[in-house]
Amino acid sequence: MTTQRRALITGITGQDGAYLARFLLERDYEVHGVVRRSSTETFERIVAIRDQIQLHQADLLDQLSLVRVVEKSQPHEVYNLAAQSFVPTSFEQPLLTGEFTALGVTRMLEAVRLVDPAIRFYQASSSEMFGKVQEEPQTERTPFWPRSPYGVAKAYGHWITVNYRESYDLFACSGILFNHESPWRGKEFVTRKISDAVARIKLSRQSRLKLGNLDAQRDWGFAGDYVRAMWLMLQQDVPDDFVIATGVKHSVREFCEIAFGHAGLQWEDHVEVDQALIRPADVNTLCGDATKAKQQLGWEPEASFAELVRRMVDADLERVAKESP
Ligand code: NAP
Ligand code: F7E
Repeated sequence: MTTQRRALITGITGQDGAYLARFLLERDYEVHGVVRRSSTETFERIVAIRDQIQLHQADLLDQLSLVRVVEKSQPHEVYNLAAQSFVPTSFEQPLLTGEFTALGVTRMLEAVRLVDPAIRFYQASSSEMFGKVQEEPQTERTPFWPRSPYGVAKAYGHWITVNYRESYDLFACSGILFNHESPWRGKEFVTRKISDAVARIKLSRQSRLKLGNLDAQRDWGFAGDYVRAMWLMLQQDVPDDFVIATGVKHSVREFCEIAFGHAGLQWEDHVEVDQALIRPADVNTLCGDATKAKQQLGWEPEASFAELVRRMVDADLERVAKESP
């Protein structure tokens, strides 16, 4: 008889946590999630699976709370997805970002090491670590040059994961994920900000959309494809680090063209550039090479860029139409 696998997800209320929880439930996992105390619950993305998962209160800032949650849930796999993940906020709150996004990783690794070093650990690293890119496309061997306190914090999280693997023989993997989006993306990120605005403009709830750097290029994939890669990393014989990307980049302007076009609108009629949205230092271009993931994990993205944009616009059109004007 095989024992049911147990997984603990930090950041289960976020975009990736919500997709990963569903992915693991479909594979018959017992799913536990870390949530932080708040005066209003932020469970919209997991409300439909609330009865199938077990939630525990803990915080990346509180070491003991993390130790307790690992003790209580006894996971075989820990997915550390929690972070302060919005780049502009990292310029406004660099110290807090360092506490959550950098030191939070060490706290989770310490909790795993103390409670059960056999637990397999996934760290949500980011293409933001490449920042001012040193080569194109970026691979696992491309040097990091982060361009924001968020990127710097993620570089720390990446290296501490590698260090715990090498120092304590933990099964710890770092997934260097390029931007991945979905209808569950937070509305402050550029893709969802655009898809939400397209729906609101189409349905006459809004007329203008203010954006920052329209020339920025990203390698955008679909979040549902990317959580599969996280899981695959923890099913291997040896722990390792992998770039997860589509290998194709597009500009914010191109995203606007497809998103507005899908709703029968001209993006130039509605979009204006607001200098206040330009970052102190931006990452101008990112494009990943996921050859290693394809060869070793058998991972490939399924959704295309245009499909992703259309899916996001359609979901927002449906949602906004249901809201009272
Ligand atoms: P997200 O939607 O912003 O979710 C972040 C999650 O972290 C939320 O569940 C949030 O909880 C939780 N959290 C924040 N601070 C916490 C704290 N102090 N203690 C406990 N939980 C805390 O992010 P995402 O897009 O799903 O991304 C998941 C992870 O992948 C993040 O680490 C992100 O930096 C990284 N990443 C994302 C991408 C991407 O393109 N999406 C690419 C590369 C890496 P609340 O609901 O309470 O706020
Ligand atoms: O910006 C430009 C902006 O905020 C993308 C996070 O998940 O992916 C995400 O970080 C680009 C930037 O994502 C607006 O300047 C223009 O160049 O959607 P974003 P991000 O900064 O790439 C990485 C991989 C992560 O790890 C992060 O956690 O779009 N842009 N105009 C704008 N961006 C925003 N947010 N809003 C604008 O109005």
